[in-house]
Amino acid sequence: MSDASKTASDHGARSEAHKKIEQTTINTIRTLAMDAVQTANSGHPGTPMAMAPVCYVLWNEFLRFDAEDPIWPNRDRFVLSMGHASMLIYSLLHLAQVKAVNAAYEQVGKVSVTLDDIKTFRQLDSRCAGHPEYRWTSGIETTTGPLVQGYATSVGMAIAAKWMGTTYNRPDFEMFGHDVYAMGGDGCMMEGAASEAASLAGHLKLDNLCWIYDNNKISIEGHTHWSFSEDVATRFIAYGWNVTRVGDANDLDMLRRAFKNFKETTGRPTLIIVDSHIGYGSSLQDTHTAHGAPLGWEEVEKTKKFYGWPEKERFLVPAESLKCFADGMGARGKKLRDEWMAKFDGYKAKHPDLAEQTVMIQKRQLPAGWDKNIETFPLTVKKKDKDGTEKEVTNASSGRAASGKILNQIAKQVPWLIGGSADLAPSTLTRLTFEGADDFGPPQELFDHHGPKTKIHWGGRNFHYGIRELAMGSIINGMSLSKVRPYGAGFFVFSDFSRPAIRLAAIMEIPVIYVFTHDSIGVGEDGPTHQPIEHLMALRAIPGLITLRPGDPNEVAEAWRTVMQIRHEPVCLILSRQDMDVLDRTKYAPASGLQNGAYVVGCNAPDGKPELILMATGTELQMAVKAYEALKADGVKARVVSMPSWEIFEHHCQKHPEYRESVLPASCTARVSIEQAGTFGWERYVGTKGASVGMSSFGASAPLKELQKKFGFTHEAILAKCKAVMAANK
Ligand SMILES: Cc1ncc(C[n+]2csc(CCOP(=O)(O)OP(=O)(O)O)c2C)c(N)n1
Ligand SMILES: [Mg+2]
Repeated sequence: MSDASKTASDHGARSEAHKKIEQTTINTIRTLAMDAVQTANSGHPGTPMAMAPVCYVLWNEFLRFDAEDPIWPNRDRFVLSMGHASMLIYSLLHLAQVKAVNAAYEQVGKVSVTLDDIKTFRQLDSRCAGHPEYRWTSGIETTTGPLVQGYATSVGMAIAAKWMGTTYNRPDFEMFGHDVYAMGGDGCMMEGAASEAASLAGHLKLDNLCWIYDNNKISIEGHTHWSFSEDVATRFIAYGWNVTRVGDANDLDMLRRAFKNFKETTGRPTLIIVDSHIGYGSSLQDTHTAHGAPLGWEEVEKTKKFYGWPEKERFLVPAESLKCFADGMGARGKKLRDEWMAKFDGYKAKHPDLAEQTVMIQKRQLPAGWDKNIETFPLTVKKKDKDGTEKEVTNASSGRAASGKILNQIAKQVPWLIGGSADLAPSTLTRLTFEGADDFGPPQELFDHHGPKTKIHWGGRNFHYGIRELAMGSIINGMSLSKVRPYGAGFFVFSDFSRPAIRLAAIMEIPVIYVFTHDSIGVGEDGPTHQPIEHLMALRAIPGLITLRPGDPNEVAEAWRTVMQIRHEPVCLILSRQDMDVLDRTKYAPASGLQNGAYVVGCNAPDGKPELILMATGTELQMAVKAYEALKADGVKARVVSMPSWEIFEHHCQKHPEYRESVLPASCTARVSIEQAGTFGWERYVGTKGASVGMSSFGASAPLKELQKKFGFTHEAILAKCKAVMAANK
């Protein structure tokens, strides 16, 4: 547990006058939420009202957050997993007068959430969007709304805090050691990702993590007795958590004790179960109606009366509430940040390299020389025959093996490139194997009964997410929001399990990296459950997500080079299990063409007017090249285009419209795509007169060669398709 700053709770009993100010401040949070929801005539008022005292105590007395600098790297994080209660966090951001920063990390000289934003809750351009949105509203640490995503993401933030602390703290310079708080409700507890994330957090002994659970026994359909009766406390004790309970959300002293208990607990994350009653003051028992919808101004006024609030006043923010937050959270946060900045000056002087790294991390920059080790795969290698004679053979490598090499070459130069797999590192080949890479986890003796002999500590760079692809996705989101560069790996077919987190990464514009291997029916014998069909198209459908499916080992190297330079988009690197030959780049265009998303690999049409264009991604590039050579030998003016990333190609063409024509001339309508996956979407490039060689069903369990025969991926079948398309376009 990181050092606790003095909290108000250490200062003894509060005066009656102060208690009154506290109540006024809490009621300001509540009434702002009520007025905003009622004005918008949409949103959830009940939960912000019930949780206002909990957030008051947490924010004003515990949270180490400087309102003047919401991106101070060592701030405590607060995550509202129950994003439907967004007015809670907007009220808090306003009361704390948290300042806004822009995309260039600059202060813009205004508060993040103005009263006007609150008055225009849920309207276009208001900073108070329906659900909290990272990037759009300063002070929002992660986008939430899909229940539980905040909880799961907070585990990644806690991991990053541990990792940053161990990696960058030095004697007398404890630069990183913040806590992470996440608040959720029944919905967050019911979702499966909570189990995955809590299980891992308990296993990792993340004692810098505190979940608050609003145990109001209400969700949309009414009382949770319809669907949720498990014993949450026992469940979390079984996960290895410290579990504590506050019997009444309005009991500020019990809340203080619970947060103090969290700060004093080591070796375990903490769950604080808070019993609360959702609803309006005058109708606290009427839980059924108070959940989802605004109740009308009449009810709002009755409730204000119940709180002793001026009934007719709307959006009232008493000066004493602002002062209460300024004196509490404001003063504490400023002092902590000022001290940290002063300490950072000393750190810079004593450990300039480390200090520089922490600055680069915050700005998502890459260190000089980050790509200097990236290898070029030679066309041929020497191999020994059975009888021992050495022979020069064509070099080949699977996508995953090439990727594993390149990843290690880059990671050596980029200390904060860290990650792991959902229990598949021996298959995804994502392990960092160089000296000092080590493994992430609570420091412990060498663990060597199954698996690599290694050092395990909080600064280890190899992560073990376990078989938890969904939590892995949210966790790498949390790590990325803490600015380290994380990757998560697994079989491509199971990208479905990570999809909710991938979508959020795209919405948040954060550069998480997925390494998905076993990328097509090419996995062969494992059969249809393990053969991705619709996954490429499903990912290509997510706005802002980059997919990259390189087609030879040197394209894999170029793919990693491209991925590392991406700062605002998540990326899925999609790699084969089976070997791909190294393409002869003296004959074909250089692999650096990948940087434009798609490029002409070979063309037999000196006039730039091919009779046929072949397009392919991944391992199928090899088939396309082979078909191209055969057509060429037949005298056809053919062209072969590698298209590893549709998204990068489209971005590039937007900036350079002539590039599209140079790769895919409109005059050539005879076009064939080859991809061992569903064809849905390829119409975009092959047009109405072209054709796609692809899958229209699930795969089957058989050796790859047989599958290729069955599903039409043989050289002969591809050539026949090409000829048919050319004939139809004559
Ligand atoms: C993954 C997901 N499923 C469904 C919803 C729709 N939804 C919003 S709030 C809610 C009920 C949440 O209940 P609870 O977490 O107990 O919050 P409370 O009603 O107590 O505020 C539902 C189902 C959602 N936001 N996310
Ligand atoms: Mg509930």
